[in-house]
Amino acid sequence: MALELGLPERFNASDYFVDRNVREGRGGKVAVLCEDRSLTYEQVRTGMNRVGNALKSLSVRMEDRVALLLLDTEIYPQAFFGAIKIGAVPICLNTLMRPKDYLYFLNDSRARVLMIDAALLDVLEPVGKDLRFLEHTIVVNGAAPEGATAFDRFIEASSGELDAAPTGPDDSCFWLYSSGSTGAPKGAVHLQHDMVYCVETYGKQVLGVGENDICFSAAKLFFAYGLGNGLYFPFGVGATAVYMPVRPTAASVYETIARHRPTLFFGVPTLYAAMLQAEGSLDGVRLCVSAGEALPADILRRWVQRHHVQISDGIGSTEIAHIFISNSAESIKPGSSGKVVPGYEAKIVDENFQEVPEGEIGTLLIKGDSTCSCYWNKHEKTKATFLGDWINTDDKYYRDEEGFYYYVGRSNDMLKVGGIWVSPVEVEACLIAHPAVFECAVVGAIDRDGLVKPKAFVVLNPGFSPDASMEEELKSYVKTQLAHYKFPRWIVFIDELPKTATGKVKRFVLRETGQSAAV
Ligand code: 3UK
Repeated sequence: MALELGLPERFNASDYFVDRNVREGRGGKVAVLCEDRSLTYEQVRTGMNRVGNALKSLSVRMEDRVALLLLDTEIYPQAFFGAIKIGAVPICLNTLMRPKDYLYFLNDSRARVLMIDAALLDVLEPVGKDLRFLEHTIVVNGAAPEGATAFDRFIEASSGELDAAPTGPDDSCFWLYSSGSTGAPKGAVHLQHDMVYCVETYGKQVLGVGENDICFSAAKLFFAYGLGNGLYFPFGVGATAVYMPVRPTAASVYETIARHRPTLFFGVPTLYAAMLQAEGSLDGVRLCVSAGEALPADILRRWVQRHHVQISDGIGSTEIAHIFISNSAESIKPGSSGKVVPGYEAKIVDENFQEVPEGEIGTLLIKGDSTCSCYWNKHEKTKATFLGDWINTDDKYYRDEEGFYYYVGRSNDMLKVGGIWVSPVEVEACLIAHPAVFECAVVGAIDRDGLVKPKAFVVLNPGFSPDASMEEELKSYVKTQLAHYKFPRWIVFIDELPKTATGKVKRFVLRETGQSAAV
């Protein structure tokens, strides 16, 4: 059933997630641990206010967008809530993308200000001259190049006191971009009340997150998943968040766990598989969470056997902000996504939107008040996805007699790789641009951990040989053109692609061949 939040008419999320902690006596409590640094709630509040005042001094107004291209450090909550406090709208950008992706995000959103980590400046440089709306670049954690301002200078003259803008629960609050199989990524416009809804439902009722928790998310803050895990769940209850700016490898994650001793750990299936191959312990962790793609039952079994801590798998989406169907510490069915989270409703329907009987596969629709209001400037896609109270997840599911939901695939060709979307169409378009490639098709194949990775079937042009060096060359080529995680892990050279009479590639034939990595 829906949950009444009872928020006041005038409401700003920065007050709920930051100021309230100070007001309720947690000002001296550690809000963020990052490497050897720590920040109290009072320090986050002051930092947030200074960012807000500094943005105002650039004449940033309510509804203006502020793009954040930041690594996970203690600056993140200050930048995010600083923008929200003045009614501006932060956009959390994925830090793993390529220059042309940033060109799109910044022009599509018309962000006037970009806050960027110094370590990421290089990836923006090639497109700097094509940015049509960006006016100010603030560089965090390092020196600013010409034309940009260093973060310390930016906030230097700003006061640490600031009143929140007169927003309400239904004002825009933040955006996250989500990619689809074709067409450009879509900006999901989230409202001021959405994060509160997630805290009150999944956060409190499934995770049981409380003041004494220490939350560590290996999934970064720019993912909807990481943003809840590492920012608004801990801040929503006055707990502590652990941030790790480096890439999440088994080694860096085990090391961070040993150093900061989190009680809740959040990862994706690929990471759990890698952590099973490495040395390390989980002392202090009371529950692990997995999302982004289905957690294979075998990974869960091996994890519990070794670490004696459960992994609670749950499905969430960028559009719904966080997890809406989930297992929990008390109730886990391996291989299932769990039960509907209190506060959400689920319906499995056929192509006419009629509910299918229990046990039958259909499309999953979800109702719940953390769903974004629309896709920015994408009217047709908005209408196709948001159906009144319900949202179409485009996921295929069935439900068993105990109310557990089982993921069986997508209704489109999109792949989840390491918890992140990969469009086979985008990888194909990249490969086809290589001079050796005549035709190609990309599908998902299962690796030895039971996880999906992209696999390419390639027909070469005459004069090119289908050997190991060509395979390497094509893989490296994709890595230089697209975000690294999108490259095909296997390449199979074939004489021709299987096609229908009308010339469409028969993906299901390739998928069948593609199920095993051994092909
Ligand atoms: C798939 C899963 C099976 C599913 C996300 C937790 O992944 C998140 O958001 P995205 O927008 O992708 C959403 C889609 O990913 N998926 C996610 N989790 C699972 N499939 N089992 C799972 N446990 O196709 C879904 O529609 O990137 C995850 C919290 C917030 C999120 N945004």
